[in-house]
Amino acid sequence: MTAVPAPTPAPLPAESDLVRAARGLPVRRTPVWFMRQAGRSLPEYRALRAGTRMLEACQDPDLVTEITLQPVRRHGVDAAILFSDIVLPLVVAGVDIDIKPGVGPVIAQPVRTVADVAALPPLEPDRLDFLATAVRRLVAELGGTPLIGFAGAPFTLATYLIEGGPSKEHARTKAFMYAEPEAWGRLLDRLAVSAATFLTTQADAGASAVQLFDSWAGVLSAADYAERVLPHSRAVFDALGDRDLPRIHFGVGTGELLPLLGDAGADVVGVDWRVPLDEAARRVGPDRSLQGNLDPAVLLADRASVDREVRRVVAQGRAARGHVFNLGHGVLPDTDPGVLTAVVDLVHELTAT
Ligand code: 1CP
Repeated sequence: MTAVPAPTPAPLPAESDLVRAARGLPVRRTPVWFMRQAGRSLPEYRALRAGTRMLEACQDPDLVTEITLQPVRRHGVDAAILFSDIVLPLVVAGVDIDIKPGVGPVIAQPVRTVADVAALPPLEPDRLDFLATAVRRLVAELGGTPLIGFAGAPFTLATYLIEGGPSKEHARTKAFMYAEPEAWGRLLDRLAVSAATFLTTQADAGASAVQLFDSWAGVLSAADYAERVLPHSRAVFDALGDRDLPRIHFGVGTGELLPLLGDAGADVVGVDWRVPLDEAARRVGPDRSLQGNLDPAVLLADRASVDREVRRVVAQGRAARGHVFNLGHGVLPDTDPGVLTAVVDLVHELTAT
């Protein structure tokens, strides 16, 4: 009789390539996941979401679990990201927000005065049971695949509250920041507390890493970011205390802010497509890993271009302490899901040790 070798047990999420790359440890192969991998380009997502409003879906543990798992099953990505939205902590706290299809978050009564800031309701942790339930279920389903928890950073959330919805210039936000520095500080303090509550809930329910999305921070100068925003983002990371999970910090157009995003308390700095990863590695220094940075628009081009650009990102990522392959921003809705799967396979093939 031939001895059957015992099956290799699935590694724990804490030993996954995602967590190892985030800490700058050697990996089996470069881990890959995609921002907005859940709920963008997948037909199975559209089918499941049909008839349910976005913000309801985010608070239904069954839907959250299933939608979060869809891209993991389909693409074989190295991490799941919780299906949720950055405005959810505000919604749960009772702020009147709707996510309008094709638009994004829209706020019924934008924050425009000092009194509006004072009137913002706090987020009560006991209203996040649905979140803890979804995370616990996911962790059980995912086995060795890590779950990334996330929250919106105080600045990016403030842009939605002040502008009343999506915006390009964020001019009202900046005007409020300059004109009402004290109320600005209080607003960002409050947003930091609710982001921290949202993140620690996910961490305590078993998430293996967290990402703070400061998507629109790139509209600020480095000086303004450092003085008026960074301390609040740092407060979110600090609230995680000694919880042993990597912290990822991401924004778009943040080439000038990359070292500061690291200083705010990140193990991994997310980079968009504007700065090559070897240059980004120089900017963040040897103590942090990088995540990124394929231009999401490349995925709409021909396969030869996709192949060439993936190879370039992988090669430039070798300059970083550790590299988590990702896009430079979220998956575009028109992306062919088959191309995403092909990218996962190519990155794995190029980096297998
Ligand atoms: O896989 C995933 O990442 C899905 C989970 C997820 C995440 C991480 C969603 C679902 N939203 C987010 C984060 C998020 N939401 C960010 C940070 C990431 C980024 O920069 O892309 C931001 C800025 C938002 C705000 C938001 N929510 C927008 C952008 C609007 C703008 O200002 O341009 C939009 C369009 C939404 C709605 C939304 N969020 C998520 C989904 C699936 C949708 C679409 C909902 C629908 O079609 O009804």
